Amino acid sequence: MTMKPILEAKNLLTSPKKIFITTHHKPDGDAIGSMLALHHYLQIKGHHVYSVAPSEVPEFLEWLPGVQQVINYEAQATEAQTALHNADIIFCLDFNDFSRTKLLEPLLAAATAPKLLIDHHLFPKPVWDFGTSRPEKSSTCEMVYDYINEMGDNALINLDIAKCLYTGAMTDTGSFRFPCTSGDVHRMIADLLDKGLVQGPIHEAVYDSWSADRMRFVGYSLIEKMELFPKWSAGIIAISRKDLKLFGLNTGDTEGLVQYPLSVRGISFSTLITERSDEVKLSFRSKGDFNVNEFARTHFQGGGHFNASGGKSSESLNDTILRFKQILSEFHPR
Ligand SMILES: [Mn+2]
Repeated sequence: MTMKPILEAKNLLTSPKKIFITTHHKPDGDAIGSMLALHHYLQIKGHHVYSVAPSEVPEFLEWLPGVQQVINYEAQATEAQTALHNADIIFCLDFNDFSRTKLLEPLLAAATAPKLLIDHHLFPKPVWDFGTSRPEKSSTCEMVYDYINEMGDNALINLDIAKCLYTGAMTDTGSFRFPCTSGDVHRMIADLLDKGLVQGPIHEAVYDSWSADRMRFVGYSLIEKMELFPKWSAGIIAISRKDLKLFGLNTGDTEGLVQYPLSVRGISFSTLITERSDEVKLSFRSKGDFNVNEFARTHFQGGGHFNASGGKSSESLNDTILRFKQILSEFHPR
């Protein structure tokens, strides 16, 4: 199926519709931010909107305007299924392969309503009727902003929408420092600020709201779990379920941990390996020209962006670490 430009779906939206929006499993700031921004916008346009997250909204996003309306598929499957079954239109945000929604995958594949994609990951699967896929964009939030503008509705962007858009752009750009932080991103932020957005409280809500245990866990991880390989410009942190239990944390609390090795001089490739209940997950980050999207695709059944990607392994944590180090000895930044 060739995906038609998303603006060609404009006529589907001329009368009030039932709209189902979803995003990826283990949603991050961009996933929930873009979903809620679009949710608010479509509601203002008179549609009935149902936003479904494949798994729960992480605690650091629980303050987002409208977040109480998000249906968590893992907890409210029937409600989500009904919304999907009744939907006239399906929006998929911040992912481009149904498998990224885990339990929702078969339902999305079987759904007959027109499917629309807004996403910035590489290589979308050819399963959407309409959409926009732009890997060069900083975030899906930036793309939702563009979409609202292209629909001629910039004036409808209120403070709720602005807060959601800012949150996703901020988190996906590492607070506006990753190479994807284009002039367009700053022009969007300028527009949001002109509309009255106050950014300080958003940074505080997202970044300065850790539990004391989580902060201590970072210290523990850096001392006990981080290994650096200067000759390969690489660093890894491997976290077992036991480590998380020790601090009374859940998997969401490892968010951001993968960035730390990159703060060491000479390290330009960082990997976080975490043991989940069903599989071992890997997160990859790089600085400069080491392509972690390709690395994840080639070795760990994953993908993502050039400098940020993820993968998985069905081996044990220890076997995964051993295999990773073996691969690392051949494939590394220098
Ligand atoms: Mn994103």
